[in-house]
Amino acid sequence: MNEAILLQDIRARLSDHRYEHSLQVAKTAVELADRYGGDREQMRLAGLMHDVLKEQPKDEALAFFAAHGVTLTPVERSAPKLWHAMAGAIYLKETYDFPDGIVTAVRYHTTGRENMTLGEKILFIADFISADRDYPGVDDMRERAKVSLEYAMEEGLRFTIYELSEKCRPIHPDTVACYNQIVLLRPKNSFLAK
Ligand code: DGI
Ligand code: FE
Ligand code: FE
Repeated sequence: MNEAILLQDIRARLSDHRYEHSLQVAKTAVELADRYGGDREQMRLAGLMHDVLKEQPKDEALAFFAAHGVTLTPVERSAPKLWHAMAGAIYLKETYDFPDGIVTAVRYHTTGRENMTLGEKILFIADFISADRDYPGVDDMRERAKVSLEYAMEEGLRFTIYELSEKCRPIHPDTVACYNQIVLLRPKNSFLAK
């Protein structure tokens, strides 16, 4: 994979701050891959490209879905912030023929889902704790990510569900399924044992 072409692609599509965010997520995703035994090359590319369509205009995104036979659920239609993950995954497969390990990590980086792969979890958390993030609680998230990916995901999902419900926004079923699974497995995950 010619990285110069990938960098050119996100540079042309993204604002300065989101381009920088993408570089930082790539860096953090590699660190997490090293810590947890993930594929560092795949995680670097997933981090670099995960938000490639984040700034795509809404009408273009809807046309893209129509052209690719994607039917949005009512929740998805009501939440344009979810679209870049769905469209981005299709775009990366189609344009660069990325392997599934990258494509599904991008696909589920915003909502999570049940039965996430290691790579999906790594990108999900890298997006929360990259060096450019500075929301209240980010330091706690970084500490949790050193304990286990699930321990950090539990907090990230709680934060997302709380914020969305406060604003009366719908919660995507994949987000709920991801949260429920992590909470149900909690005793077995032994978050604090590492
Ligand atoms: O693209 P980023 O800003 O780096 O981060 P992201 O892809 O995780 O997007 C975060 C946004 O997505 C945030 O505004 C909340 C929204 N979001 C995440 N999960 C859900 C959601 N929105 C809805 N409606 N439902 C969800 O389950
Ligand atoms: Fe995103
Ligand atoms: Fe992101």
